[in-house]
Amino acid sequence: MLSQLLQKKHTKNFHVYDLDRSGFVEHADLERCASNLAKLRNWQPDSPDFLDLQAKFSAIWTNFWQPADINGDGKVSLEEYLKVADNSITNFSDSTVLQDTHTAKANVIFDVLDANNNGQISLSEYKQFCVAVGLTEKDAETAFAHLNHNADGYISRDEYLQSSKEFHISEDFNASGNWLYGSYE
Ligand SMILES: [Ca+2]
Ligand SMILES: [Ca+2]
Ligand SMILES: [Ca+2]
Repeated sequence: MLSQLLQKKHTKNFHVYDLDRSGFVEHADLERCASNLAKLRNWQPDSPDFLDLQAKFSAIWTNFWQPADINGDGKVSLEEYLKVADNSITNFSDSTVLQDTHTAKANVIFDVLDANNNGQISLSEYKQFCVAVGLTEKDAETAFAHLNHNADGYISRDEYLQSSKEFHISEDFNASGNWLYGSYE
């Protein structure tokens, strides 16, 4: 059983990626996320940057969401997602496969966030992502303040990987990664 804290965080994660608020995470949600971000960045639909972003979001669906579609109906329900999350968290510390999968997912999301590809996430890059998924700039500011551990003005890849892992598996109410989306309530 997921603890209340982990259940809240994973429910938040699910709703963030259910962009059209249909109650299911589907490939179309990830496509919408890519096109929202591209619009905010003024990337044209057939530009190399847009195609690369679209490919990354397709990979996020195929590698990290589709495996949670237990009944194979092409969409992931909250119930399916929480079941898979519970199983992953229970086995996380003993499974290098689960650890590697999480790291791969966090890395590709970092790459998506890092619009100018300089290896660091700025506040404006974080805001773009949050707005693209339907969160607010205020959520982004709250998250950024917690994730930017050394307060140098950027989220480094290491900071992001650590925060993402805390968000997904930590039972600690004080873990800064709990604030990945500003609030998990
Ligand atoms: Ca949806
Ligand atoms: Ca399903
Ligand atoms: Ca950057």
